[in-house]
Amino acid sequence: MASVLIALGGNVGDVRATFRKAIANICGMAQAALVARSSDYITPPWGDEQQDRFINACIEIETALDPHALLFTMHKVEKKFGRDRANERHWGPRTLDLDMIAYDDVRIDKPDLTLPHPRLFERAFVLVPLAEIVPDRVIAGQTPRQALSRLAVEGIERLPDLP
Ligand code: PH2
Ligand code: MG
Ligand code: MG
Repeated sequence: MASVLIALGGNVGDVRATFRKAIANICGMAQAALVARSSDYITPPWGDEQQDRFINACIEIETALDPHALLFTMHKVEKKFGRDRANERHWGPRTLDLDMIAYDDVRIDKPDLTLPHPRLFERAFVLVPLAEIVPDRVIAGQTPRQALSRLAVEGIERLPDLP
């Protein structure tokens, strides 16, 4: 079994409800166990500021799927929850974005999948939830806690757990 970190994001629709259903779908379709789930966070839009704030979270799962099979499953789940890759703006609004952050210590550099995620350490909206669940996991030579200490976290707010 591989330990995989996945970042979730979205800013269209009832994102927290989407996350809850998407996590159940990923685990069902990838025959994965949910090892950890961060809180949900409200985060300022990054890359393109002319849009609503995002909600972000991270999960750790254990799965026997290989990285590309898992990526395929993640794309199916994005589509099921209204993601329309063909008609969206780069860094623009979306119902659900699922990004594979790390898959064990595997390194992959392919057009469709780079592991660990190449922009992980620039993005507080990924590192804040990630540091909640795996603060000391070494990813590409650094830990979420160390990486986060170098980034600004203004505007990121933890949301209370849903009932
Ligand atoms: N995702 C984007 C673009 N900008 N900003 C935040 N705060 N969170 C995201 O998940 C995000 C973003 C495109 O995937
Ligand atoms: Mg993505
Ligand atoms: Mg993304």
